Amino acid sequence: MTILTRRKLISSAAIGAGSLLTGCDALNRNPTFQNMLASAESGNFAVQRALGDRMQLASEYNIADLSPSFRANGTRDPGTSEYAASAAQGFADWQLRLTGLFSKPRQFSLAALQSLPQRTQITRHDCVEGWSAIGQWTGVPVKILLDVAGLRDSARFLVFHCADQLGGRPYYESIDLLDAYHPQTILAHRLNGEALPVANGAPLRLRVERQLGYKQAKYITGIEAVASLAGIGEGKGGYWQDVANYEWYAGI
Ligand SMILES: Nc1nc2c(c(=O)[nH]1)N[C@H]1C(S)=C(S)[C@@H](COP(=O)(O)O)O[C@H]1N2
Ligand SMILES: [Mo]
Repeated sequence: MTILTRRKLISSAAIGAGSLLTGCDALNRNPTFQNMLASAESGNFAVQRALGDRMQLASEYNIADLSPSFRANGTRDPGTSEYAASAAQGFADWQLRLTGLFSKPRQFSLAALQSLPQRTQITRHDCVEGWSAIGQWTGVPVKILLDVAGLRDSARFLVFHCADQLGGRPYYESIDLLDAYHPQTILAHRLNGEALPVANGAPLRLRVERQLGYKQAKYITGIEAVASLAGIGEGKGGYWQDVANYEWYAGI
């Protein structure tokens, strides 16, 4: 359990803190969470504290801290005719498909996503290649989508499918339910107060603020709720995990 080695110990009181309570139903059915609670009850408070740490908020910054420009990395344009056609009409035809373990699987247009509650946050993006940038992201909390589509009890992970390919393979990423219900985990459609640029993942990209840059999937076409990552890609939970053995949990 890498989080145990990475995480400083904090007060276990943080587990019940603030808005995180709203995700507790789903967390209670998460096996990781249940195992952690079982361990905590049997006296392993380090496990419980590590869990609390994963639920903390990432630092948020001020407008004055914004990077002059937000650098782009990886795919800067998916480059397909389908994507170009959608971009040409301001992504009015873009559909986000929620598939897999949902009781009410459905799709959302960009306009439908924008009519849901939104969150804006200024955070620092850290890429493993050694650069960082601070940007202001606006989007819909992933939790809202899970509630609307009825995430099933059997779901353990969310897989984010993307419109681009690198070296002939589709880019994808995945997160567990702790991150899915984290209040700063959003599907962003705006960067620094403007529509998300193509280079940064238009029209939709994931922000999962406690993790490194490669987890921040761009050009998202679908969210698939699954019980296991085994059948997705090569089974390691993401493009860079499959291709170069990057860690699945890229905590910062
Ligand atoms: N679909 C997709 N998402 C992606 C990538 C990519 O190539 N394709 N690159 C990742 C990496 S390594 C980083 S650092 C960030 C870069 O986001 P940015 O282009 O907005 O800086 O996107 C991540 N998400
Ligand atoms: Mo990156």
